[in-house]
Amino acid sequence: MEVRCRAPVAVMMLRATLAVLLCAVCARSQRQYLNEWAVEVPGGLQAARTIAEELGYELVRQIGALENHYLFKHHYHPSRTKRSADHITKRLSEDDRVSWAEQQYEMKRSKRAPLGGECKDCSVDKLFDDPMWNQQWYLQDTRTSPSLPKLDLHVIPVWKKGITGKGVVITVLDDGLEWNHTDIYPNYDPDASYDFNDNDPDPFPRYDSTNENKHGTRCAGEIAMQADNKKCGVGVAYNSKVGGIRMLDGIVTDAIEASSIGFNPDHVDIYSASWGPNDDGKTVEGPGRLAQKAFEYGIQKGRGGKGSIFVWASGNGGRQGDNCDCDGYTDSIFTISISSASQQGLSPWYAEKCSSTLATAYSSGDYTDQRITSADLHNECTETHTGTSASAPLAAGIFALALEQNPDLTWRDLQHLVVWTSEFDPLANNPGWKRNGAGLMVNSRFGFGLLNAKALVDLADPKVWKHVPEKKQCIVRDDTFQPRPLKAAGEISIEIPTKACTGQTNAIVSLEHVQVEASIEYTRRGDLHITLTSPSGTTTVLLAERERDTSSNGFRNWAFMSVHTWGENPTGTWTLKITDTSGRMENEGQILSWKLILHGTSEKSEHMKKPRVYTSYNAVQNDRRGVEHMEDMLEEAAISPNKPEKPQTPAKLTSSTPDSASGPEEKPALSQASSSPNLALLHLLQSAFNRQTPALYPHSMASLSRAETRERIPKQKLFEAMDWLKQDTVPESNLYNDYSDNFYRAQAYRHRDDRLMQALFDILEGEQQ
Ligand SMILES: *[C@@H]1O[C@H](CO)[C@@H](O)[C@H](O)[C@H]1NC(C)=O
Ligand SMILES: [Ca+2]
Ligand SMILES: [Ca+2]
Repeated sequence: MEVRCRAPVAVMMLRATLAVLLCAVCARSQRQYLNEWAVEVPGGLQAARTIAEELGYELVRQIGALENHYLFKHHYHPSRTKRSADHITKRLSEDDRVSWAEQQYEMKRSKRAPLGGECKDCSVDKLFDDPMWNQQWYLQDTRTSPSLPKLDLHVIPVWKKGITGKGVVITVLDDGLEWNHTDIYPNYDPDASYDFNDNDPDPFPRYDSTNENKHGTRCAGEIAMQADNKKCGVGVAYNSKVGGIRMLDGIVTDAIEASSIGFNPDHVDIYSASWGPNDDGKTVEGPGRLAQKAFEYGIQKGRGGKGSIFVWASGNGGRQGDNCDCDGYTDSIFTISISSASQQGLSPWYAEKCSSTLATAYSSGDYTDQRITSADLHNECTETHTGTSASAPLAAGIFALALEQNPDLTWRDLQHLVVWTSEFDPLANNPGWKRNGAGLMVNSRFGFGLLNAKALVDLADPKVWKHVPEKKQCIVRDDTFQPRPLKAAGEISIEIPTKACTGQTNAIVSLEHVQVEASIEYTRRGDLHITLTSPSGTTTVLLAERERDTSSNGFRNWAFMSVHTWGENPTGTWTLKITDTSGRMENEGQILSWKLILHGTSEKSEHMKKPRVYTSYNAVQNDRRGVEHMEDMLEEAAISPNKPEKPQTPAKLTSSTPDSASGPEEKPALSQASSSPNLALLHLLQSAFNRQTPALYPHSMASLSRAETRERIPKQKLFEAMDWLKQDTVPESNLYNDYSDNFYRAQAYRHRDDRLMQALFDILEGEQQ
């Protein structure tokens, strides 16, 4: 009776269950099951061997660092099937010696994801069920008002084509990878992974109380977080394979760098690196001999000869007055060097300028700007990933999409695609843009502009894309050159006429990279300013002054690299100019030697035969111009040392962090381990702030506790205080410099998750990590 009464309900439930089942079946049918099983055997290796032998498997290996977990390969089962072999799994898991077993499968989710199906027209925020998807502002248009700049890397249209990174392998060279993170594990690739700090195949990061080694996991998550799994967010290439090379958690050597850069180059397609020489504003350093060879090997032999893709973060030394021209990794022609733009479409405070930056991706900006979402240590998620090290993995993910669209792209094809499709328009409100002789917009803060995933992937389509012609190199030198002296307030100008090897097999008519290899002696390196002007009239700053670089070591055969004359015809007269306008009259030195190295092609690439047409990046272009004036003012204030007060920032308009002005109800204090250097910086900032508003805050800092201190600085004022501190006319700037030096010295040669910046954000948020 009761049963009957419930019959209609039961039928409905049955229907619902059926629908769910059907849906599950159709979803599962997209899977590619492998002849591999993960098996947990409490009895250990010996027991696992016995079982494997008895049941007809090969014991492949232990699974990473997981004790008693083994990978079994079935001898007779086909290597790929559409159906899971449940009977085989059952037999394994019912064996008394086995506590758990699961058949492995390749994750191919693109067709199942709502993108292709019913959800095509539903709003973007419903695309995925991942809880942090809505915070991924750089992947979707989250504007609350069309008058705000459109923010996104145009990735969704690529996903809608079904391109999600399938078949592409990326590895993150960093401090390890928490590969069993549930938002990463399905995409984890052990063959793209290694631990060069401990010399074993497992890149699992070393845990400590401050979670220092979270960086690699965060970078990998940006690329390959799984989509639609109700966990964290969505990776840019959420069906790509990702690995980790653990190489920053220990002493870094040339051998370790070379091993990492050259790891499994036939398997790994893209290497993403967010580290480099210290961003302290006074280091000049590049790859050692082995690392250089590893780059060359990867370029020549990697990806079956198509060339490994090396993606590099351009550096976080902006506030230290650093310049990525002095960083031989970003400066290499083999790396795609990526800079950052903030949510406001501005160059953020940590960004470095240089002529080798190829393009830009979003990252953190001022305090009110949103940051980057990713996976985090301990199977957690973060929405506070920052700095240029957050931009490089976004770029790596976009390049993975391009490689899925066209696996035949060479390393140079990809660089050309980036140059040709990156967008000037969304960053147009920044100073420093120029149009080069080939009609390309370029800027030393951003390279050729913001990456546009859709434009890049569309142009990479094998139906459209023709490989760029063979690479040529033409070296221009003057064998009669005699060293020329340089003094303060002086200028060296060297005219370099060239036919660019016309009439030879290495004739160049269309430029790619240009290098000036020079040896220069000077008493104060940071006062040198070097420019190169091309025959088409494009002037590029090869080296800008670095206030903190007092070294007398000069440059020895340093290859300054520029991409700013990309596409120009190099025939004609180049001008190399070296000046010192510091006013330090004791400065002197000389240029000992130079050569101009032209890289390019003997004929124009197919895609460059028609000029690049720049279109507006978004439909609300005109509305956006409304904020132009304000942003200009902002930028002026940021670069003018005599104006400590910034005008109100446009971020206020978005009021994206309504609770940012929170008062006394602050979060728990920082962990003991990180508090004291933070406290030092905080005191410094407080005193800078007091200097600006002495009437309001007359207290002596020394007597205040940290909690009291934090309450006293309005958060949005911290950046103004930092700007004020940075001026060399204020006495506290030395303290600030010493303080930041300490950061860099303590962690020399580390990733570009600038510890100083992170400390600052920690202070601001009272983050407990
Ligand atoms: C990942 O592995 C570590 C170390 O073996 C372990 O502590 C952690 O619980 C694992 N995480 C997950 C999600 O399984
Ligand atoms: Ca996810
Ligand atoms: Ca730097």
